[in-house]
Amino acid sequence: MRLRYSPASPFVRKVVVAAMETGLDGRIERIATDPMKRKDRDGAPNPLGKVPSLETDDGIEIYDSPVIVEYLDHVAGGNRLIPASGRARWDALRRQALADGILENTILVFIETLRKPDRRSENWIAHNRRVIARAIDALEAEAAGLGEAADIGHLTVAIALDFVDQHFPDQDWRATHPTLARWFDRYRTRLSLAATRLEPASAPG
Ligand SMILES: N[C@@H](CCC(=O)N[C@@H](CS)C(=O)NCC(=O)O)C(=O)O
Repeated sequence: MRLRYSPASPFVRKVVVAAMETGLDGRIERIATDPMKRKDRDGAPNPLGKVPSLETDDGIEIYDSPVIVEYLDHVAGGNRLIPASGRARWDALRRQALADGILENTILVFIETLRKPDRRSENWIAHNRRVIARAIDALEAEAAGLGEAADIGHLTVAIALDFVDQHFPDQDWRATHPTLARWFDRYRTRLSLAATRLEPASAPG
């Protein structure tokens, strides 16, 4: 398998973490890709030009990250990252979606802050930061039910909280979300997460 890879992308990180958790990481070749550079976007197998994108051993191109995660889960025999059925399945997929939303809104804020101050929309930044804050509130409300499972919900939530810490060091969410903070500070020591910390980026690629 071949993964279009950027060390600054939290969505790529999710795929690498998923590969490590399923023991598939060693079967995945990484193709360094900067999705913000035209030379890497032009002719990219994902017409959207985004990373991650995974080419399977059968030559099928798969994107985006939730679809790649589903593929890896399938290759690993199923029921590893995505519980096969019941409440656990829907919680894992919903939490992945919620955490992906935190990532997407964080990237929107980051891109906006790259603009010159006179071209920047403070309203847009505030809107996206409110979305992120609501998502973190929702996670605090269910944090007592988070455990040690290595499903895609737990893993993506940890990746999203790391990304918030990286991009908003001023946002002291731990003070107001103590149950989530306790869970996160324990869970983020998992090997797959500790081994994949993101490199700071000038752009979120
Ligand atoms: N929904 C996508 C999001 C992927 C994404 O936004 N990737 C960013 C890097 S973090 C990217 O390639 N950005 C380039 C672009 O948006 O043109 C996924 O889950 O894979």
